[in-house]
Order: sequence, then C-alpha cells, then structure tokens
Amino acid sequence: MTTPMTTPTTTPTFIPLPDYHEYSPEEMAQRAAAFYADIRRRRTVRDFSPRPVPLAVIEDCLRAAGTAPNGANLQPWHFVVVGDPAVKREIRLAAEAEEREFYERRAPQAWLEALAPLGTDPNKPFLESAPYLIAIFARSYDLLPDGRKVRHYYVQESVGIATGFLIAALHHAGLASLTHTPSPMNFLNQILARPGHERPFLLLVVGYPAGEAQVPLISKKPLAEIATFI
Ligand code: IYR
Repeated sequence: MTTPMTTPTTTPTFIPLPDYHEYSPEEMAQRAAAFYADIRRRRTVRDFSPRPVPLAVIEDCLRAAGTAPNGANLQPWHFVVVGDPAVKREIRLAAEAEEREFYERRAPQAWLEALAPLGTDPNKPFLESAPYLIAIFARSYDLLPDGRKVRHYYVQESVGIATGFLIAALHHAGLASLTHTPSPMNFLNQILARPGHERPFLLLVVGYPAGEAQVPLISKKPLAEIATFI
C-alpha cells in the first residue's frame, strides 16, 4: 500500500478580534454618508503635474493595499514603484507602441465607440509627467528558496481588491490616480525585471492633477440600477 503524499498542515492560532470599533447607528449612518461623499469626488485623471509627491505617502498607501482580503492570505501581489525618469520613459515608449496598435488596428469598432466619451488616444504623456507609476503584478504562485511552488488562489480577485484599496488610499491622501491598462503589457516584466510567474495586472499613474486638468463629463449609475434588495 502506498500512502498518499500529504503536506503538513499548520494548526491555526486564534486571538480576540483586535481593534474593532462599533459605532452607534447614527454615527454609522454619518460615517457611511461621509465616506460616500469623499469617495465620489474621486476622478480618474489623465493630466498630471510633475510636482513631486512624498514617497512616504505612497508607502503608506501600499501598506493599506497590502491589508486587502485575499485568497488564503497568500497575498499574491507585487507593487513596483517607478520614479526614475529614464524607466518612466521606457514604459511610455513601450506602452504607446501597444496603444497605437490598439487604437489603429486591434480595437473592435464597438470598443472604440465605448471609449469615445472618455476622449482617450494612443498618446500617454502622463507616463512621463506623473511623479510615480505603480506597476501592479499578480503572482500565480510563490517560489520557495528550494524551488518548490506555493500555488495562489483567487489571484485576480485578490489583486483587484488590493488595487481598489490602493486607489481609495491615494484618493484619501489627496492624490489623483489613473488606472492604465496597455494591452498586452508584458513589456513591464522586461523593463522592471520581474519574473515570469508575475503577470502585469495594471499600471497605476499617481500624482497631483495638473492645474488645468480636465475630466470627461460622465455619470455613475444610480443605486437602483446597481443594486437589488430582496
Ligand atoms: N488601454 C487603452 C484603452 C482603454 C480601454 C479602456 I476599457 C478604458 O477604460 C480606457 C482606455 C488606453 O489606455 O487608452
């Protein structure tokens, strides 16, 4: 008889829920309304000021992102913060090459029509003008020092939630951001020397909005359209 190979399991350690705050219903309502009022001011910005941003702020926002709920707490993300102008330039050139292909050849007409209200095009000057680009990578597995692989679960969901936390944290700190997704973006692995089992998830452009920044006049769906109560 052969015994199936099993991995040793770890016994969990439990502690009392730390730092939970319960608010009165009134305070809760006030907080929910205040958070909504603040987050609804967030706009995706495409014109950035070159003004420097304190790196310590970016670091805290990344710490906040790193607290996101995720599959089996394996934290399948990696963030590369790019402030070096030469690297930003390389990223811009590679992204604009892909974007030109997208806008001129690859994008189906319906996609171009969906994008029309946003006024986007293949030129991405913000990839150089913004003080920081945060390249977000999704790791399908971790590699242990002995070469063994630790599989990750719900990678896309986990990295998506962490990215949402990051965007909210940056907004809360008073910074603007842009979720940029040149497609394909494997050039980020080469430029940023990331291993093959990390897939670029999103390029987040971060900084102050330019003084003359403009945004498209668009609206969000009302609650009745996005939620059902049963
Ligand atoms: N990646 C392209 C196109 C684009 C696609 C979507 I979906 C957007 O919401 C915005 C842009 C670009 O960055 O221009």
